[in-house]
Amino acid sequence: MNIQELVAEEFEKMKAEFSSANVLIAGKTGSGKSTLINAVFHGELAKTGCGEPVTQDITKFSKFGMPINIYDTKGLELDIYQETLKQLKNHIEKLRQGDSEEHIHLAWICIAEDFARIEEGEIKLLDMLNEYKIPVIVVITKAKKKDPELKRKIEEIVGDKVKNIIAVRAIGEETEDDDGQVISASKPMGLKDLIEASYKLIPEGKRSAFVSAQKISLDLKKAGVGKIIKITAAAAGVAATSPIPFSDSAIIIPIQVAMIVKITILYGIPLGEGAMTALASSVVGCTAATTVGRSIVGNLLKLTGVGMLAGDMINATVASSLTYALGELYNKIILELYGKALDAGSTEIDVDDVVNRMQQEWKIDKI
Ligand SMILES: Nc1nc2c(ncn2[C@@H]2O[C@H](COP(=O)(O)OP(=O)(O)OP(=O)(O)O)[C@@H](O)[C@H]2O)c(=O)[nH]1
Ligand SMILES: [Mg+2]
Repeated sequence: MNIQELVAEEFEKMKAEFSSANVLIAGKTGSGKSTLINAVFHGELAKTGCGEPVTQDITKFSKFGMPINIYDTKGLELDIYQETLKQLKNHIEKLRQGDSEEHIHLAWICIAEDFARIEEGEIKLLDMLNEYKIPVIVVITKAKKKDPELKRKIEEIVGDKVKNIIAVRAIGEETEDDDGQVISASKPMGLKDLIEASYKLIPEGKRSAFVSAQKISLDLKKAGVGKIIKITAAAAGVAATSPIPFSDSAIIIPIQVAMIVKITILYGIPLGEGAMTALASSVVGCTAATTVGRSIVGNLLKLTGVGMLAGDMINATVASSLTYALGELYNKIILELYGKALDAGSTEIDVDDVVNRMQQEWKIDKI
């Protein structure tokens, strides 16, 4: 199997492993549902606007590399809420006819802070979601404060029907005086709390998908990646002890390639198969600086069909620490570059930058 096939296989595996989480977002027109989706998930997914209702019916957002489906729904208007509810109910029913992959795993009901109350339509919606045992978080949108009065009111009325009530400001705001001078500015708020509370409510098997898709909580991503590195390092150790007729490194390469692919996907970095192949082979190739690494690279070359070197036998501890060090360094570099990209409003990173950094920073004395 060559590297390209390895990466393709890993993509397939990840798709299965990252089984999709489905999140439904509902609330009145203009409550900020689409804005919230854009703030939380990678990319400008949903159209937003003010005045006329923007989102019509139920819009499903999903794209390759984003293993989550978001259902943005038409605003719940007071006079026609029964009709909208019926539509939602039909949709939930339809999804339930498929297997559990298709079901809605979590719902966010958005109520803008300045609406100042929860209304019948929203309570009926809550009842309906409870009937289907879909966990609900009420999101107080466009929140001015972290702990607004509305939170207490909602708690009093429907506290037993919701898992959490979280105040969120999806986009920052500036207040100007009469001369157009900015007199105060507020930053987004509460998004991380919303993600972390949501994470806990999603079935365990769907959590990786959720972590990958959201761009708010780097902590959740870091924790997930930490686990991947530990598990992979252990697997590399086990692989090195297995009595195999050819070089151990040939067994360890696919394990390391898989680790790099997994980490990249968990961070939610949008790379296609081609770029991922280039990245994974260069990154794993960095280990060439060690004796063990050289044999790994020898086999890597074999896999890519470029050349062939005799493989050495690798002992379990070395295989495991080498893999661990590789994962940790990759994670460190990705975190830095991804963090910078996020600050600049993007999720994309330059593969060449990653590879250069890996080559510069991979040290022989790592193991
Ligand atoms: N200042 C501020 N404005 C917000 C916030 N969230 C949403 N908005 C604004 O509120 C308006 C409506 O937001 P949308 O996200 O389009 O609302 P929606 O719930 O999707 O509306 P429909 O699709 O019509 O049902 C837009 O102008 C947003 O920019 C927020 O946290 N702070
Ligand atoms: Mg909308």
